[in-house]
Amino acid sequence: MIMEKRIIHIDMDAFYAQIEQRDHPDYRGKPVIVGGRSQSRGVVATASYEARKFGVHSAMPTRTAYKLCPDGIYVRPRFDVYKSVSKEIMDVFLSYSELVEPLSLDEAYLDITHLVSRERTAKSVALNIQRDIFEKTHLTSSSGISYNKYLAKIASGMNKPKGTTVIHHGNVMEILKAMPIGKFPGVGRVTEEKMKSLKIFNGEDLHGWDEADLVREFGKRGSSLYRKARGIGTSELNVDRVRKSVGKETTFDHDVNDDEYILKVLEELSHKVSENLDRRQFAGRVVTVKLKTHDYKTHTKQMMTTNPIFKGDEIFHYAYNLYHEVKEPEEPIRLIGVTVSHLEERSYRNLTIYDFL
Ligand code: TTP
Ligand code: MG
Repeated sequence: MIMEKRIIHIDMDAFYAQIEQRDHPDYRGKPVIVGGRSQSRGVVATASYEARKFGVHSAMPTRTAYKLCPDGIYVRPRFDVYKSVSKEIMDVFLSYSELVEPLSLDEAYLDITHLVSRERTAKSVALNIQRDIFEKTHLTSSSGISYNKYLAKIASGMNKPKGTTVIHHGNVMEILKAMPIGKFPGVGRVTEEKMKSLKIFNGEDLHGWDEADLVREFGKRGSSLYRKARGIGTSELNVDRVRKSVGKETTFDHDVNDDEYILKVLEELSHKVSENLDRRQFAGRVVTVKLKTHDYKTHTKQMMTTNPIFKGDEIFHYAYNLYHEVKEPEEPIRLIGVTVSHLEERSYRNLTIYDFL
């Protein structure tokens, strides 16, 4: 049986504007517009939710925004700050899943299929991720959870800000049918106009069309739209940053040659690696011990385990033996590390619609 995936789409709320409000307490609760300040040429990058009430939105000429919201706080973007916040968010994502596909500075898809079980719903994982982001950055986000990417993205936009929304087999058609056609992913302004001229105003209208007719009108995209009207889409992430191993190492303040002490450190490191694996429900088949001698030479030794392992004591068991193989008795070392690689998901379970609820 092919198991259905669980995809989360996370998107920060009013990203640039929220960061400005975080860093300038006097901006909080007020309309903040981030963008080019030039009255003649600038455009709005984003606006706080307070400013959106005035009709201000991304990509609007700043001059129009001034007319709609003359008392707003207009600020220039600070891209370096936004980038560093983005990195913090990505670190949170990677602490949950190897499978992360960033879409822009403030949003990403995560495949969290492996984390979900009867006791742990995808929604609870999403809430934990949002909580971790808030603890780390003091910023709020919204999440969407579903069984493919485009539905997860639609879901994250449904209850912004601070939303957590699930699209499952039981509510998908109702949501899609009610959706204005311009909100469908992949429908830009031009397509939207053409749709309207064909009397396709929402998902329900789109659903009424044959695939062949959509292809005739919209070319290859017609097939994709046909599927999107039915909740069908890809759940494969384009992962450009797959972390294939988990390792921890320690550099000593001075060269050390005390086996008992080094092994104590190695044991601690093994448990830290285990915590990391446990958090993401991974297990690995290869343990590697690395050490650097006082003359900066690196030595490694690795071993295949009989079964995939993840427990601290098991990792240390292998690390202990590897250490004795690689360590020269007379050679002090300055660094010790342990890595578990050849990772795999710990267990699959068959999921049902109830895992979403
Ligand atoms: P979005 O996620 O589209 O918007 P947002 O985070 O500001 O608001 P929300 O998600 O709550 O609706 O974009 C993320 C950031 O990218 C946004 O804060 C600023 C920047 N951006 C632009 O610079 N120009 C644009 O046209 C858009 C859409 C975004
Ligand atoms: Mg956003």
